[in-house]
Amino acid sequence: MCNLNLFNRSDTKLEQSSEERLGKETYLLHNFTMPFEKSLLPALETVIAAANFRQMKTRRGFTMSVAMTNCGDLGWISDSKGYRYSKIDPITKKSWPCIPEVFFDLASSAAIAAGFNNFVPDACLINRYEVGAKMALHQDQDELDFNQPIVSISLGIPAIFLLGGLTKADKTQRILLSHGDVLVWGGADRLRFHGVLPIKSAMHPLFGNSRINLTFRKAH
Ligand code: MD6
Ligand code: FE
Repeated sequence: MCNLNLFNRSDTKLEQSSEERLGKETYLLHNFTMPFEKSLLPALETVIAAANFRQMKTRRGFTMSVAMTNCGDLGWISDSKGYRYSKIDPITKKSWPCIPEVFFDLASSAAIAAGFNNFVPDACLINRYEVGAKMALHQDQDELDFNQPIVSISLGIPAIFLLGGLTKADKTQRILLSHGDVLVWGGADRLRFHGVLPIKSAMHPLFGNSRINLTFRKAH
């Protein structure tokens, strides 16, 4: 683990963050969101007010346990036609809300901390997990350019993240993702399989009994 010092705009040292390398190009930035948190929560509320969480259906008609919404030029959706990115929210029939500046600053700082210097996301998927919600092992492959990394932010109650390899049969590592942790991966690791184990009951002072995950991508 190497320490990183986070500074706010007036260059006052705020909190100690630490960086853990989990793979060739996979980094876990512990406690990275702290300097952004004051504006992060109101920004999240603004996005939710414009595009609320909804449980999407898979192509086969199953309802996903995770509730989702998006901000950005593109949003990730799933329905009877399958998975894809869409410029339009199928519920409001409008564009998704813009990525708030604080989201953008946080995602690009995390990408830089992990060695990806020019990350400009056009899609931010927001996942809400309540107790028992999970995500099956999958690869993120609906994006056009696999040279672009993914930045994933965990807020609220903890999750056990499964980090696999490039084939589904590869052994998975269990990674604890706690409030404030940011996972960044790209390059050789961009197509690693991954998932989330069923969330255990817990309580977080700001997020109650839920976990929120923000996943930033350059989709198109
Ligand atoms: C989650 N995350 O943490 C789900 N995908 O709730 C993902 O599916 C994910 O965290 C690609 C890269 C990082 C991720
Ligand atoms: Fe994923």
